[in-house]
Amino acid sequence: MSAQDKADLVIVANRLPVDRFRLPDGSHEWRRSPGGLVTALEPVMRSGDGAWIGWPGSPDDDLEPFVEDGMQLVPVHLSAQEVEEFYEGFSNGTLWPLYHDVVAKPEFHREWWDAYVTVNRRFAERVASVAAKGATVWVQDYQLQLVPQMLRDLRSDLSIGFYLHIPFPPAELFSQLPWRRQILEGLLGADLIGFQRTGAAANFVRLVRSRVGHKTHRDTITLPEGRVVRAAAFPISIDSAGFEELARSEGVTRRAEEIRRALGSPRKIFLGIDRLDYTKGIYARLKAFGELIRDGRLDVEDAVFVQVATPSRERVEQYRILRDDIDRLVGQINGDLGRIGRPAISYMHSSYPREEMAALYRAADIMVVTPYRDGMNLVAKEYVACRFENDGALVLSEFAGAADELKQAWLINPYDINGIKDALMAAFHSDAKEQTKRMRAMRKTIVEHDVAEWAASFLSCLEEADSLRGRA
Ligand code: GDG
Repeated sequence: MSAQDKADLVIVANRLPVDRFRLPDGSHEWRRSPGGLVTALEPVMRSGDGAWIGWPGSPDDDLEPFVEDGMQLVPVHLSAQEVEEFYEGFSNGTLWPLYHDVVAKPEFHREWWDAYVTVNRRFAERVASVAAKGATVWVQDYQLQLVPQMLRDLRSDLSIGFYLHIPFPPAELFSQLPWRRQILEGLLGADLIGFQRTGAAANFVRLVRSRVGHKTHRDTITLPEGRVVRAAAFPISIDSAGFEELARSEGVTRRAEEIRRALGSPRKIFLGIDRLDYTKGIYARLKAFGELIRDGRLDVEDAVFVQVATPSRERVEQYRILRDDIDRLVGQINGDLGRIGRPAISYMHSSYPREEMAALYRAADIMVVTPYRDGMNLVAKEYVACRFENDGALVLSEFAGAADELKQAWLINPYDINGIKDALMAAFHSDAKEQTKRMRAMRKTIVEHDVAEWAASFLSCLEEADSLRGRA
């Protein structure tokens, strides 16, 4: 395949699935960025003439399309100001908090919106120039919600799918957005719109009915020109077998034992792994854990909380504030309650290779996932995938999409600190039989529904929608 070939399947995402590394001699090389989406889509992309369109990750790079690892990659250029206004601004300062239950206050700035429109148009134009006649285009996530309609205006021959990885809010919250109608109309350019949860799809259909006035029936919307759009749930998943294989490997097994020893075995290990994001409920869970020690229900000799917080969106103010808040809380809890060689919380603000993540999952007795709102939460699924011995306990927020499937977890309401404390204790005291019963059921779910199945079911639904369109 050459970088000039037209593609039959085009993936459009904010980021390309590769990172650009600068070598000591000043030249650059591309490295695959780890991520479920690439793993899921790679086989489909290789089997046909696939292309992936996205931003390479640093501003002002103006790069030509290139082929990497058998995939055609098409960079979209963003200026430093666009990174600020489109990416950090409208995507992460407006849409992200608005779509996550207004956990933080969304900011509405007209210049941010203008940049969002400009960048979405650039993406749409890039797709239009790369897609073969009648190609399938799959647009990903909240940064690109205007692309479907912009693309349809340019290329009515394409079959267009859209997938939202984050929640879609109820009408009462979405309606705050000054550009609510433009976003709904942007999305309606797609033939199929996928969401994580059925509730999100229902929120969208209801908004389209009330705000745009289109006819709807269950999960279908009929536009005035007769075109039909379907909005449905396709809960995303992980490469379950891949994670299990990694977890079983000798290196990871050895590293998990090492971690347990370093933490003072046989203490029970509580674990949290998140991007450092205010939606993830990191503060609430650490506070709950600290109180359990203060109350004497847990002792630092018996339990430790390992929290990995991966640096994220560090130029956005809300994220800086959160980082300071967590730093202070961890310092306070460890200062008040830790003993020599026995901190209550072992806190790492950094990111790790996949192997280390798998070793942490294997080392942990209790995985704690407490977002205030989360599209899915893959960390919860990864933990389950790594527990091939059917042990370990998952404490999971009912406000994560994953709670729809992982019903056997210890479910909590992250706003209820006493509830979190009780669930942490219940998980801490649960016996092997109880853990096995729950873990076995959850493992069955994620083995049956992995990310390959997710991609296949979305794409086959899109194909179905397309053949209906062809007949209309
Ligand atoms: C969005 C939605 C939805 C984290 N730290 C490291 C690392 N990770 C990996 C995890 C996991 C992924 O990042 C995080 O995924 P989540 O689903 O937990 O959360 P978001 O980043 O907010 O993702 C979410 C998802 O999209 C997919 O649709 O589930 O709801 O918000 O895979 O393992 N990976 C490595 N080192 C780290 O330090 N290697």
